[in-house]
Amino acid sequence: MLHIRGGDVVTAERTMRADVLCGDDGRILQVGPDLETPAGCEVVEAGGLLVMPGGIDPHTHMEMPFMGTIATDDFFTGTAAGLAGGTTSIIDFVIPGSGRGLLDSWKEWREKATKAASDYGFHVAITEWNDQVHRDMGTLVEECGVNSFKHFMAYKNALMVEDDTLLRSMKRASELGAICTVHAENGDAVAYLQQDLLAQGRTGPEAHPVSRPPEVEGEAAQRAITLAGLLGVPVYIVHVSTEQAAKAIADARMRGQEVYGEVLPQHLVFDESVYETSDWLKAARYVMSPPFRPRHHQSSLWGGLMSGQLHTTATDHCCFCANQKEAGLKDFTRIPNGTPGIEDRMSVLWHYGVKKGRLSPENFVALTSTNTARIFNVYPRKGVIVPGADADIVLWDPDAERTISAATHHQNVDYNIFEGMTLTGLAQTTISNGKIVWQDGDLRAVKGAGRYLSRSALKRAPRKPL
Ligand code: DUC
Ligand code: ZN
Ligand code: ZN
Ligand code: ZN
Repeated sequence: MLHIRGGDVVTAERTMRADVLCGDDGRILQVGPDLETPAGCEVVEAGGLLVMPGGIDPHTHMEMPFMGTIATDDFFTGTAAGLAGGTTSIIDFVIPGSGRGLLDSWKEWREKATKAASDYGFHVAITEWNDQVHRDMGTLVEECGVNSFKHFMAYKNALMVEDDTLLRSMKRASELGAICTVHAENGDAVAYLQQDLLAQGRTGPEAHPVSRPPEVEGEAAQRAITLAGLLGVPVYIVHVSTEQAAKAIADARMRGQEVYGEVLPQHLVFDESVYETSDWLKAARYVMSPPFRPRHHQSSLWGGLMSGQLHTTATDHCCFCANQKEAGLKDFTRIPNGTPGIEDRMSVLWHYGVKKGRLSPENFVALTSTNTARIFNVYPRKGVIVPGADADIVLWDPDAERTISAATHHQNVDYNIFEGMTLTGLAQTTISNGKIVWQDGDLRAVKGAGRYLSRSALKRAPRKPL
């Protein structure tokens, strides 16, 4: 048993001085002021700290095969790094290989993830349409604890789906009580612009953002929302990085549509200037999709998070080391797309969100944990501190400073895109399933301690836009 004593418990709704008692079954037993310490119970002093639900990162890619290589953080190293940053659950992605069925792929990912140190669930990517996919979606929802599917509107000739597949999948998901998520970029436009740039001899990483301009994201986000509106089904847009996509989401919500938007801390703090360097590797590290944008887009992302029109923060955590990025030395379209971030998401959001006066601590909890738990139907098991919930808790020091560096991070990648950034606010202690797994810089992550998060269907009434 664990007695967290004297802290301020923060939920998405309110903050109150309270103790938290965690049981040996890994769940919260009691929350209230001045609780008695049961005999033999370990005590953690939380005076001056905020006691918050552990972070949930709804968008990671551990050991993902992608663009001819494999992301370097595996389910153990990646989730361990998450714990060091206060994140106690992830939702990763099953990406079916060509010709492999959804169920076999899901089983393969389950196997890979048995080494995870924190709890984990899966979205399953739909990359084609046929009767087997229709059936497998049913099995995944009804028997495998999957309640969300992913669609790439980009990555032509690889993961990209046409609108026809997207519509069929959205319809099927809604019959099943699952939700569709989309990577919104117009893949045909990206492929065209990439070829055009290469033909002009523009082969360096500075051409990457030019090949994926903001309009390409705005158009795809609007299209996904329009298609979902035709069917009256909910849709979740991952890594919203532009004013255009943020506005499309807000406008649809004003028409009564159920649309959600996710934001990455990377897009909140970096702009397109990261590509403007003659240091090839430095620029290549920031090659991810969608790319970093002209700075004014950040106001729309912050505005969306502050107003509640954008809902979650994630990282798209996808690590490629320098030697992997070098596959694109002569051709920017071959640089593996991805940036690391799971360890730093919460600190970046605290520093630039709460410390800078944009968000309240309650908003912070909503955006790092509660909203994700609600949208993907693991609330109130996750995302809140109440009796019966999983004892996934972070003791947050709101005033402590930390300078980010690859020399000290726990992610299995040879750089950190936030290198040298000094941030206020850090996870002093992280508790996963009732056990202390990170305290004052000491990481005690246990390989295989993470459990599969089975997420059940959430039937929503069809709702056409007004
Ligand atoms: N974008 C990335 O940068 N990496 C992984 C997949 C994606 O959509
Ligand atoms: Zn059907
Ligand atoms: Zn994506
Ligand atoms: Zn992704």
